[in-house]
Amino acid sequence: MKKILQYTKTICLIGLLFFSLNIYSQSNKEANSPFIQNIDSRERTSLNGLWQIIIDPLENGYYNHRLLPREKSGFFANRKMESPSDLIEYDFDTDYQLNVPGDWNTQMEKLYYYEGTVWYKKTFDYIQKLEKEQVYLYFEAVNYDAKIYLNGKMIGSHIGGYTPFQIDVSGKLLKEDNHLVVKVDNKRKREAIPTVNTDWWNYGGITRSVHLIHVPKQHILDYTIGLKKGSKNEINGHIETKNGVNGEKATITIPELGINKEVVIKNNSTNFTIKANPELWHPKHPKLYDVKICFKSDTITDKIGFRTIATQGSKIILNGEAIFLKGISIHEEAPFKTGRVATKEECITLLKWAKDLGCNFIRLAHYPHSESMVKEAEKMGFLIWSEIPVYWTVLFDNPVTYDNAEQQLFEMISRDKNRAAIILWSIANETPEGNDRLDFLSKLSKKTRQLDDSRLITAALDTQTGSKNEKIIEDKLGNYVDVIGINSYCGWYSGAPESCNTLRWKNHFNKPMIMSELGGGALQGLHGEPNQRWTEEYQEAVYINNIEMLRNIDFLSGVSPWILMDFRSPRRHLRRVQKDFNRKGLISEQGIPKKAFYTLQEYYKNENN
Ligand code: GCB
Repeated sequence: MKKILQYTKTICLIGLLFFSLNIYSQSNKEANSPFIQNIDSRERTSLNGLWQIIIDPLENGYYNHRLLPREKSGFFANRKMESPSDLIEYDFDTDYQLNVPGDWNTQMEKLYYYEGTVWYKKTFDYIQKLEKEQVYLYFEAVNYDAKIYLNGKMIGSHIGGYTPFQIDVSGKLLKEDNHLVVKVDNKRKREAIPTVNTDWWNYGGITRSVHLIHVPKQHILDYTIGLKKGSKNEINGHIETKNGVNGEKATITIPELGINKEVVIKNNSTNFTIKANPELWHPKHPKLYDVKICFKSDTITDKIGFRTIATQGSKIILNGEAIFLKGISIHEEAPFKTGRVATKEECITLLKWAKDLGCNFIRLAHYPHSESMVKEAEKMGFLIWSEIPVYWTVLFDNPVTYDNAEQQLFEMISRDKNRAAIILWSIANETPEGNDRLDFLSKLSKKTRQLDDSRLITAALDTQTGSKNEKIIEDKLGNYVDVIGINSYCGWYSGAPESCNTLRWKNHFNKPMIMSELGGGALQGLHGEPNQRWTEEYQEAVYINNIEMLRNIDFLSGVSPWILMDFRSPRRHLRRVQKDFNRKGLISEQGIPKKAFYTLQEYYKNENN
């Protein structure tokens, strides 16, 4: 008997291992394969709105009582009782519903701290929009681990909470009553990106929009258009088609530049260079050109800016001229109501506040923000730092972790590579020094250059050597980035605010440095002496003294203090002031500026450019 039990146990374990490997390979099967570019310009059916849900902390709809994946009887089957004696212990069609896009934590009180599985179900009819069309099911983001089932069959999976993914569902849709079920699991995992330890809320759910994208069978899948590296008058481009036939033609039109270029497709792809003399995109005049690409019956329009970006010693050079980046860090947290940003209007509110502050630059921390955020920021003239959540102590020696980071990097770059506003890809935030970390991040930096060599690479470092009065930047990661980000909390995590203005900085690298974080916490409306923590006056003193310090750093080429608005964090337990909020915002979550907002505004007003 003991032997049989042992045997069964081994079989179960092997089964489980096989299953996890299979899931892993499934999520990576699509690794680095291009996905549809610029969904705003495609024919779409929205699958947003209310979805039915089941909260499943034990993953009972996925595993049976032996912890083996259910083959047929999982919740994905969306079964209904057919006779009064049927035993079906779940039902999607109840009063449990959640809005998509949206996080679950702020929509349902009982899910506020929840980390685990929620099953989502949407029933929809399929209305064909084009003759002989191909249809993609496109998720802008699901946090974190998503398994997707259509009409009872698994059709795909994805790992990573902030980037888009698509599944080709052509030929799989019914005219009526399709049921789309998504198992969403936001459990934190040691090997994940980000890992278990972060300073932001792990908002779960289908946090961004879901669409059916309708395209003709022969369509434009992907494209990249921008100035050739180092040139102001040559536009480089690449188009990737689906189901193209060698010799077929595509055209690129930019009417304002008098461009109408025909290119020939070979093996579903083409590269081209066009002479042009565009007005360059700049924060002060964020010029975007209407660009049209046509291939067979498929037409895409985009608004594209042209600019050059480079470094020269410790300077960042935009369109041939040095620029100082007057920035602010932003979490994608909704103003007034908190929770994950779900609408374009919420993005615009945050961006307007950054404009009021006098910024020409934003750091979109600590994960890729929505496409709306990036596009709206580009229109408003912000230069952008965009990053993946390789944050703090991820498992640098784990190949699965590396692959996941690389996949998220690929998805971020693929989605946003046509945005002139983005000048910096950030590959990590405050990661602890060590050989494994250096191997991991140097490899990631190399990959970033392979994917896009037209932008600058950065990472936010917090490791500086030196003494109380002197900080030295010598972290070896500096060798692998173009711009060094430094997070430093003088006056908050170390020293009193007055100690900061005499602090001196040295850089072992002849590269630009951005002070990617600085700041301190204050409860909006709490006043007192400048040495009294949590008052607006204390935060103001932190800014006044840090600004003095910044003025003494001759290799400084930008600043993005921490942070625009107070944001939710489960690390912040001081209920008297924090109430689950990181209070380092210059603006409260209710949209009220604190004193330090005006201190930074004044500094930016007086800085040239
Ligand atoms: C940091 C982190 C940021 C935190 C911040 C803080 O250095 O990069 O994610 O929220 O400090 O407030 O402690």
